[in-house]
Amino acid sequence: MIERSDEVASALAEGRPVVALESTIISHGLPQPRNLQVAAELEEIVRAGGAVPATIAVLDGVPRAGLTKDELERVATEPGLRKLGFRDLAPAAALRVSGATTVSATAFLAARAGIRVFATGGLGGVHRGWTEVQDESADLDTLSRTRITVVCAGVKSILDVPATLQRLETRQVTVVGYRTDWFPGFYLHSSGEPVDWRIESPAEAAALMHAQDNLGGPETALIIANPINVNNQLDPSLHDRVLAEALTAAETAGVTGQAITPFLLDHLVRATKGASLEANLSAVQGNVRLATEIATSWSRKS
Ligand code: PSU
Ligand code: MN
Repeated sequence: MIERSDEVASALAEGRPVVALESTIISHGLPQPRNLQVAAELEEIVRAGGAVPATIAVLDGVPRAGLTKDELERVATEPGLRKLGFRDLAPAAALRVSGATTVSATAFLAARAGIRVFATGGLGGVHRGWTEVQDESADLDTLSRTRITVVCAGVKSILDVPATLQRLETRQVTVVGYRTDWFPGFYLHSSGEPVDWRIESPAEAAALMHAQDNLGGPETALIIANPINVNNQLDPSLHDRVLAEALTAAETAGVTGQAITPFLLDHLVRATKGASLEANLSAVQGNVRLATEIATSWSRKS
């Protein structure tokens, strides 16, 4: 059901490291034309680290792990490309629709393709105002039922971070800080919320993954929370100010559902004159680098 590129299939067959990459961030999370350049750069970071990149997307109804240059270009530029969570995969397949995959769809497809490590920017989570609209990303549900390691810079700061961490606890998803005691704040080094566990190296991440498997419990994910470097973070006071503006703008415009995340991210890019974009990219690049190291460590141990 999932088409693996030849390169991805042979790397997996030979036990070489593979890193799954998400595509919604390319199609819906970053402005054109920078998005295509970034998609290629992220794959290049994986290759430079000695692993094989598997960008995941659905093209004409077919889920793919590992895209050609032309396929990557379609994801970055095709007008009206859909945003697909896990629940959208069956309709997309049946109706032969193309779409970029969110963390929930990417995690599911990567795990089914035999890929254990996945890099993204920030996870989806519980939105602010949950008591009124009950908007909680399907990312959390998928991660509670999928054995995959996700390297991220926390959850997007447009969300309710403490509520998201509570949900992850309830859903039994393990969260560890990478060289930090604080859950990262996506654009910011820290969200101000503590994490219970901290690891210091890719080898410790791989050991933790083995420990998860040895436990034989439910197939939950491992979230490696990897903060953006303090020097590259968005100015915290600018962040707080433009975020408040963006949330008000979304409310005024009546944006809801799947559209809200892209709306807020786009607003932040414009309101910070591109500074949030640079911080976003720096966070994603760091995550891809770390995911490559973890996949390498994992491939040696397993
Ligand atoms: N992080 C980003 N940009 C993004 C996303 C995350 O920096 O575009 C995407 C991811 O694909 C994530 C999705 O899975 O937003 C969550 O969307 P929703 O809240 O609709 O589930
Ligand atoms: Mn949602």
